[in-house]
Amino acid sequence: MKVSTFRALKVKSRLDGSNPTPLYRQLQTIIRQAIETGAFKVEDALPSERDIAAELEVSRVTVRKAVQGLVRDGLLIQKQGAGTFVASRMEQPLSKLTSFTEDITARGMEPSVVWVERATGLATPEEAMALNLSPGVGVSRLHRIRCADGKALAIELATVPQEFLPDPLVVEDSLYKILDKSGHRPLRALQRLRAELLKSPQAELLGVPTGGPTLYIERRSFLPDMRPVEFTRSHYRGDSYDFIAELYLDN
Ligand code: 16G
Repeated sequence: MKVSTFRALKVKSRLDGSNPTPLYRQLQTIIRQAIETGAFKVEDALPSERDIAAELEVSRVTVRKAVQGLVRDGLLIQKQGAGTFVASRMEQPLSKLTSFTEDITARGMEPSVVWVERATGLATPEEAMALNLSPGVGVSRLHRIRCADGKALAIELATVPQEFLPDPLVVEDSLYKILDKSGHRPLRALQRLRAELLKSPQAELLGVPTGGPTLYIERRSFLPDMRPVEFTRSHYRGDSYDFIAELYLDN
């Protein structure tokens, strides 16, 4: 796609600096509509950030923020060294890759964390396999109870290669916030879910009786260049959490 596509869609005149909605959000809406209506075609390459900024007479930061948000939502993908492309349908996530903090805040509740442990160590064989690391590589582990409005909902053990999180102590509330800051926020994830009965240490940490139902979830998440950035094993209280997946007919 050439920058003239932006001209044809009159993007510049549709951006309104006096509107309280930030320019990057306005730009996101326009790009989103262009993808939905097919004006931007699947697998089309976006012009460079500099060219878009010059065409629209906005800052490069505005363009970058707009693009990064759409990458996070799965509408655009960034390929290292090649540029930014309109994602094909297959690469669109079924649901959003959000963090616990974002999920709980979006429900109007207050997220909080009770730390069990934050430490570094050497990758176990299971972690090495999940994260595609050589055995014995350094990892940061975050073991915590995740709460909403003070009520324990889940226990999580997140393992992140030290390459992306050298010091686990910098994570105070949100892991994804810290990964975002260092440019390592995951773009896609694979999740495996199964029902289990709560065993003793997890049941005690969640404050529920041993043998109660739990949803066990493993998440492996990846950077845009496909390197695994996170392996998280969680036990959610079976009586307090619903996972909802949006499904599409494959045509
Ligand atoms: C969610 C993720 C977990 C991720 C965490 C980050 C599931 C099953 N798990 O709990 O993999 O590490 O969010 O949340 O959704 P944070 O940024 O609030 O720490």
